[in-house]
Parts: sequence; C-alpha cells; structure tokens
Amino acid sequence: MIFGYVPLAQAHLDKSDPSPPVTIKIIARRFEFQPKTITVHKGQPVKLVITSVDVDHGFAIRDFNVKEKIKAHTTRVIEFTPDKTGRFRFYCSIYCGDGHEDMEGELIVTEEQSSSDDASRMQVTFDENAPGVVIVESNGERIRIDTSKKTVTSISPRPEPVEEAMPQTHEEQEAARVADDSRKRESEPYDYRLVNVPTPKRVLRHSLNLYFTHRFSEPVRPLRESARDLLGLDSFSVSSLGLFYGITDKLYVSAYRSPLCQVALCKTIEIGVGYHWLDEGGRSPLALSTYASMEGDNNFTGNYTYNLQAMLGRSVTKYAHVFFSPAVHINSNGQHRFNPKPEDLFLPFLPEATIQLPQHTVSFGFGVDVRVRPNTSLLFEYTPRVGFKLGLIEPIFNDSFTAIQGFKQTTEAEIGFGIERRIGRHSFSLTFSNTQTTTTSRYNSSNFGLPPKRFIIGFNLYRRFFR
Ligand SMILES: [Cu+2]
Repeated sequence: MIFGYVPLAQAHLDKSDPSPPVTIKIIARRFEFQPKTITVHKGQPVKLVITSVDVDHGFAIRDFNVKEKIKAHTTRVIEFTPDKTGRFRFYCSIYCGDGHEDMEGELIVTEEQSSSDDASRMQVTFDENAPGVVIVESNGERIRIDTSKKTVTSISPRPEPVEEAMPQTHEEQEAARVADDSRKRESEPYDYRLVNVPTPKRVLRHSLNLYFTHRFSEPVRPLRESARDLLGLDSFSVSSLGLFYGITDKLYVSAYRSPLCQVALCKTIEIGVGYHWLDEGGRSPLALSTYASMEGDNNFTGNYTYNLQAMLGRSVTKYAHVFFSPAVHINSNGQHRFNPKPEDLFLPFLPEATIQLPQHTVSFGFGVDVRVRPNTSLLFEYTPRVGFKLGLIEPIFNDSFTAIQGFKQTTEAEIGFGIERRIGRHSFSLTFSNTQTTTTSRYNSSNFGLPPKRFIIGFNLYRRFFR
C-alpha cells in the first residue's frame, strides 16, 4: 500500500454560505480515539459522530466547551462551530480504566476553508491488490473509487487494524507493549494492597511508585463520646512512606519506613524484592507474585525480621476479586524482645517475666475487593496467624489485687476494611483496621490488642510516576 497526500482540488465542493457541517466519524475505545487527529476549519460547523465500541467514555474539548458522555456501544453526535484557530486537546472525560489518562487526541482548527487546504487533508491510498482502485480518506470518511468499474462506495469508518500483525519498528513494538500492558492492567482492577494485605498486582517496568499509609491511634468512637477528639482524628498518628520500583515488568524492589515506636518495635525500615510470576488469564487461573523482605528496627540497625510471602489473586466475577497471602515471618520475636520485661511495664520490682512468646510467625491474609463503581472498590481483609503474635501484655493480679502473679498477652488477628478510589495513576483508600502496624511482619496483629469492634481510621495513598 502506498500512502500519500495528493492535491485533489477538483474534489473540493463549491463553498456557499452557510457552510454545511463537516461530518467526522470517531471511534472511542479503551484507551484511544480513532482518528487521533481531526482537522477542521474555523467557522465551519463540525458534526462529530462518536461511537464507543466498549465501555462508557467521555468526549471533551475544553476550549470549545464540549463535554459529552458516550455510553457503551452507542453513538453520539456532537455539533459545534470552532471560532478560533489553533491546536486543541480533546480527551476522554469519563474514567474508563487504568490508562484512561492517555485517551486523548488533537483538534486542529485551520483558517477559513480554501480549496488548497481542503485538498491537503485528504489521504489517498492505492490498493495494490486491485488495480484501478483508489481509496480516498478525509476526516474519517473513506471512499473507495474503482476506476475500471466506475463505482464509488463509502467504506468508512476505517477498519480495525489487524491485531496479529507483527510489529516492525521499535516504535510499533513499544506501542504494542503499552497496549499489552493496558490489557494486563485491566485484568488487575485492584491496587497493590487492600488495607494491609498485598495483592499480586504487577509493578510496571521503570515505574516508580510512592506508597503512603496513615493510621490514627485512637479507635473510632461515636461523636458524642469524642467531641473533643473528632472520631479519633485528633489523636497521635503514624505516617509511613514507601517506594517501589519496577526493574522489569516482573521484578521490583521496595523500601518502606514506619515511624511507629513502641516496646520492642521502633522506626522500622523494610527492604524487599518481589517477582510477578503469573497474570490471571489464559492457562493461569490465578495471578501470582512472591515477595521477600527484611525488616530492621531503629532505622535498620537491629532486631531483624525476615519475611517470605506469596500473593495470590483471582477474579470471582467481573467485579469481585479474592486474595490469599500466606507469609512466613522469621525472627518476628527475635532475641525474644517482645517477651514481657518488668522494666518495660514500669514494674521493676517484679521478678522476671513469666511468659515466653514464640519466636516466629506464620500468617494467612485473606481479602476481597469488590468494584462497586468503575473506579471505586470496597475492601475487606482478615489475617489470622500462628506463632508469635503482637499484642498487649498486661499483668495478672492475685484475687485481692495486692500482688502480680504473672502476665498475659491479649492479641487479635488483623481485620481491615475500607473503600478505595482510583483516579488515573493515583489511588486513595479510606481504611478501618484494628492495627496501626503496617510492615509485613507486623500488620497481621493488632498492636493494641483491640477487639475487632474497635477500629482505627487510616488511609493509604499510591502514586505512580514515570509510567
Ligand atoms: Cu476514559
């Protein structure tokens, strides 16, 4: 096929006032408009016939106050008359998935129509397989002219590109890879974590991701009980910051710091490496990633814990995903540092503590993500565990409350729930959980020993850069 821009002055219709609207057909699909570039003339009415071939999309041109919704599998006609020349961005104004922000194009408005302009935006293709056949394309309209049979047929809109075509140039390969990423990401309409439990979501190659968690310390209480402490929101809070980076589309590294400081636990830094093994789909019924990390207290200077974790995810329906994340936490009570010591409880006169807690932990994170809107999900998770459990350590008094007989540990498995909203490269979750701890070896236990009916408010924030 030969593509070329050929002056076709004779094709130009005689202009008479008022000028008839120019009709342009546009296909909207995740995550592109076709054609991507539209050229029109100042003062000439434009009629855009936009068809969505998949989900709901929007079509907006801020400079001409155009903003319409195109429902899934419907066509919408938008009419306007450009009154200024220039290049104007048009874009999808309704969130349609991860990649939506790339769904845009350009409207070029040139000076008043003249015959030479008109010709310059026509594209003429000779069909090599059929001699004497010319395809003329202008603003999305395609006409097939068979000079031997003397027939003219309309063949718009442009046919879909053949998907199986082997990409040739580097740019085409890159474009194919990005499109492939979009499809994979679309099969993962969930985030890297629910509240604390991680998911097998793929970290994109060369993407730098910022992860911010915030947890208040006071449990949520009704306003009448906490008027001075608005739902616990005035209380002391812990803000942790993490970064993770995709070295390839499968391998990523991460670093995370939690400033939480309590007995035997303070200013933890976690450094980890993860690998994405499988996407759900094709032969794999599950998405699978694994993760290994090391945590050190006091800014990674001691009290090391080692974590090995698997993240499995599976869609149940189009809108619901279930997750399972088993993990081994080696030395989660290393040096038996969480065993009660009388001086930590401000009871230095007591004999040595009488409970010995286990040294390692195995945890089992279960989770659900239910998409209730295209970009909003409800989250729930539950993480029972065996072995060492973080919790509250309290003295046991004798019957007359005159002496302490020993200690007991109150501990609760982690429960969390929340609501997540994704906007392009951002996501925000409002969370409720019974723990302030967020590192891999700690999130599975409530550091307060709070029963599940007493939750603390928090939020998670993700931001992806560079991709
Ligand atoms: Cu969109």
